[in-house]
Amino acid sequence: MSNAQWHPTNYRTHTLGQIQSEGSDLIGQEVTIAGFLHASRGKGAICFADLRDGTGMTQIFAKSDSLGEEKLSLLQSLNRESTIQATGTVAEKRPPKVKEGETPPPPAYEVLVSDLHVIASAEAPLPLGVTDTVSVGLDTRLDNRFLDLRRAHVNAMFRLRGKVLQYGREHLINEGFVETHTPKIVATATEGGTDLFPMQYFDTPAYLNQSPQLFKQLCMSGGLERVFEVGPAFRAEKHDTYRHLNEFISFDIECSWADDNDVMGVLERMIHHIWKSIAHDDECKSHINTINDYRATQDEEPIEVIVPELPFPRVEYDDAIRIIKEKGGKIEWGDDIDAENSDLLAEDLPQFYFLPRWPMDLKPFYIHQVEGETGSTGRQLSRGFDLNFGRDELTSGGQREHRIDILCENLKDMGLDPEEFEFYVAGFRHGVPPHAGWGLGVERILMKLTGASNVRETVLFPRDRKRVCP
Ligand code: AMO
Repeated sequence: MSNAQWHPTNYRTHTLGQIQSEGSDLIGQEVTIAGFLHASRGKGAICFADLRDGTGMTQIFAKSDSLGEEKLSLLQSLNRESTIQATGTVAEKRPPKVKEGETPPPPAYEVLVSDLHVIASAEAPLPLGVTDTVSVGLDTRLDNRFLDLRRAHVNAMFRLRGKVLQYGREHLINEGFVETHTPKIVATATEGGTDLFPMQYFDTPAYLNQSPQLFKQLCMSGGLERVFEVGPAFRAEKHDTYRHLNEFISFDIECSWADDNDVMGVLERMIHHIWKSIAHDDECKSHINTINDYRATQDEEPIEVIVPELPFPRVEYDDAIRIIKEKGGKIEWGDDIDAENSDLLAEDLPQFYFLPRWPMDLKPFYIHQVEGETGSTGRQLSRGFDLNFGRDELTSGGQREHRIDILCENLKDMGLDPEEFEFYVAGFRHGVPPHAGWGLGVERILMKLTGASNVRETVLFPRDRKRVCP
């Protein structure tokens, strides 16, 4: 369980996890605990009930002579998932009988209840089961996400999500990056042209930002040198797939005095650190076990955290096109690599791999070209790259164009008006370091870690084409 410091609160002296982990020191002590009523059994003068909180589970034992008839029958009649607060003394649970030769389980602790309060009773029936393993449709689950979240494997997913961000941040801070925030209400597109959510900003039209791109680059012009940001990005794309959201969390970096290769290094080191830390963290291991217990009930393969070796393979765009063609895929140099063709690449590259050196035409205006080098067709190559895991793209990034004249040409070539981007272009007018960076889709990486087959599984309240509530 967690090594977090749990301080007593107004509602409880101990968490249920503490009752189990510190139980031997608590025997005979009075404690106040609180949680959801997970299950209850027993009629007449006694009742056993399992309480669940965010840290674990503990059985409470109530008898009419210590709790009183009225409160006992209240407990016995209470619906599952109601929240209660109980006060009583800690005792060791009677150990279960084990067969000869079997190792007995570690001791467990229960609370012999002397007082009880119902905080909020649950209505019945529940819109979806919390304890059973019956498969429920994703829409029903998302409509009732607060209850879905009470299911152990779903809860474990979001705890792992927090850990991925924690270890990601930890790594970048250790490499000298500083956490920043850039505006989400903006006046211009970032990734060029369409796919923006418009909004009214007082008397001015504005948009929800697609990416911190332009602002993180301005931080380089401002001498912040190495920045990262974890924040929402909004895309008004009409995709309805297992991997697209209209609001996702973009984990971005920008780094001065660096090229595409340098920031690929930062990315692979960060992912390596995340995977390694998760593989060694007891709390994460217990979340992975919880997810695997559920997967077993659904006949799904268990997930395993395999720490990737460094460096990740690098397959240049030119080579990727050749490989896809050799495998019979329909693609021409200059085409984007769609899902079907990514499947062909993923046959030999099932895990993390970089796809560097994309054609300049396929990359946004801010990407730097490769000087003096062209692809097999003689067309201009860029310093833009993707990071894939098997068939799915997790990250795009690259070295940025820091030369103002070429940047303005690129904007015009892509049908954009440099004047509309004046706030950004101005950042290149008074000295700027060469710089590079990337944006990683947090939900996409979570899918890979947890084996989720749909990106919506990894978001508390996903926003997609059909869903804006809850
Ligand atoms: P890009 O648009 O490729 O690059 O986005 C970066 C990463 O964000 C994730 N992503 C998405 N995740 C879920 N739903 C979506 N609709 C969605 N769109 C993107 C993907 C993707 O790889 N400014 C550049 C980054 C940079 O160069 O620094 C950018 O936004 O995992």
